Amino acid sequence: MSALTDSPAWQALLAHHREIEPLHMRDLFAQDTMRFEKFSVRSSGLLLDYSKNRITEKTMELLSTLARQCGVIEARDHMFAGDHINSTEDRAVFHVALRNRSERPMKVDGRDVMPDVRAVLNQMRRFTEAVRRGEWQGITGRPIKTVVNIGIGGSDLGVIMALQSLRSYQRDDLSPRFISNVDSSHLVETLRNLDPETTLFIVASKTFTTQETMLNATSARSWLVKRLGSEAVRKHFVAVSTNEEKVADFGIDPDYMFPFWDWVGGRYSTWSAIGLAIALVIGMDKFEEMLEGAHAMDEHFRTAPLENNMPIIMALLGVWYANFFGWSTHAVLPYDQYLTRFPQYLQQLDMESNGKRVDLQGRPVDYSTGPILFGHAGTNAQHSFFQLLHQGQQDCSMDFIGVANNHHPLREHQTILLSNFLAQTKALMLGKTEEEVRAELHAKGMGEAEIDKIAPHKTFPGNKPTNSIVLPLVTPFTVGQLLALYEHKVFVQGILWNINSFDQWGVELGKELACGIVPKLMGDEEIMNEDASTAGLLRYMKRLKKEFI
Ligand code: G6Q
Repeated sequence: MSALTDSPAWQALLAHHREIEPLHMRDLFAQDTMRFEKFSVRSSGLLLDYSKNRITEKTMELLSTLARQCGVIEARDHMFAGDHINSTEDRAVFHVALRNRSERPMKVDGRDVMPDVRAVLNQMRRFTEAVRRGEWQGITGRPIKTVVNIGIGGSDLGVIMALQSLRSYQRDDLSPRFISNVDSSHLVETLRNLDPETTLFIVASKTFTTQETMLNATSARSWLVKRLGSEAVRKHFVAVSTNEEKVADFGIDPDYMFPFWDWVGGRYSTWSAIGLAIALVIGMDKFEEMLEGAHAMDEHFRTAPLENNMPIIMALLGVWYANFFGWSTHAVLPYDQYLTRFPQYLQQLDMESNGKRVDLQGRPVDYSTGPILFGHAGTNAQHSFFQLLHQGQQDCSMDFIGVANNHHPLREHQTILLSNFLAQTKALMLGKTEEEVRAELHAKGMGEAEIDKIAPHKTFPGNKPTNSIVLPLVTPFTVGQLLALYEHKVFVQGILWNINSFDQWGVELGKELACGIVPKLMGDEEIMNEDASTAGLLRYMKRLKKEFI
């Protein structure tokens, strides 16, 4: 047994789970009309209603005790103090400094990083304003109309998600495109019909060594040079990186390198200059509003008492289902088309951060860590996988994200969208008993034999827990709040599980092996020193490739 599973707080929760397991939320709501008031919390216009969970007040007390026992508050303070909490890489985890909108200094290794942060924000402002005003021009003197972000993972997912979410803030004459996959189709299809004279490439890479990004950047540069000559590179390529030397080697003017720092983790870097494409497309003011939103959530996380702290509550509920109910999946379901990419973004944030198997001391853990996360926008998702959520045999915890207002004045659409949002969480909680189904069918005049046949299929168990997160409107501010909420939730879960949420060694092995396979794919030598499956696949692919060519 690990120290965690053996601990008093964990053991108390195990015993409490046996009391809660048989209870139905239907009855909990019938017994207590104040559940919404008791189990909801607000922060700067954002609401979390967690009353539709399989919890009582005692559950929340016991979960809070677990949080205290695991040192969540101390760990949070260490993060905000710039301590090297990423222990395997010996780094601070300080993305909160990127969106610190207060006058408070933020120190790493005794040095205030805020002057550097502000200097880069100013550099971003000068550049984005020049591009947006048409003062920064391509080599032939035409203004920029398309921004192509070349990056992958943390240098792509947050930017694409934010720009998709904030599409209504985009001007018609300046639009983003993205190249991430090393598959040439991604590059070719993205560049199709693009006018090189009005295209600006951002090579976004913290290390500037990532295989996919460097190959894509090199191919994009060839595409440009072929059309406009090598002189064009300095007017059509800028970089975001921590690696000045490599940026210069690539041929990008160091004045147009936007720096950030090793204390910004890849998947936490959207707030840094990695967000340059966001600032270009929606404007620096809007980008800064996004930082404001994240800062508001940081302040909530930093100062709200544990029992009213949104990210802590969400983290604890996740642990409740993952470790005590034994559920391995978590769904995130935004009811807003602009947030369609949000679940995909969260997959990296959550699964790369908390998909870990050893604790901070390197010992294998004897409990589940990060869940498998999936999701899609409602109402579309209702017509695909919701069947399983309502009547399947697998349970999962769920976050529904509802947005009260829409940017477009088609009121009927918004009413129907919101009614579906509300109806789904209600249906998941209440379910429908066989008696109710039978009564309904009787009232419709159906015969007994037919009712016997159909009633089990129309019965819903209910008791499926959901969080409802409600925002007033999808704006830069609320998007910033929402992202920061999930970042902190993931952080708290990492503390509870005693794992390092800030490394990602799990992605290394495949990368290493791929390097060794390249020569085998390219050469004509007999395949040696491979397992039978890999060797068989290699031979088969090489044969197909030859036939193809
Ligand atoms: C995120 C990871 C990873 C990283 C990409 C791109 O936390 O570190 O997704 O962002 O591998 O790395 P570069 O920005 O260095 O190209």
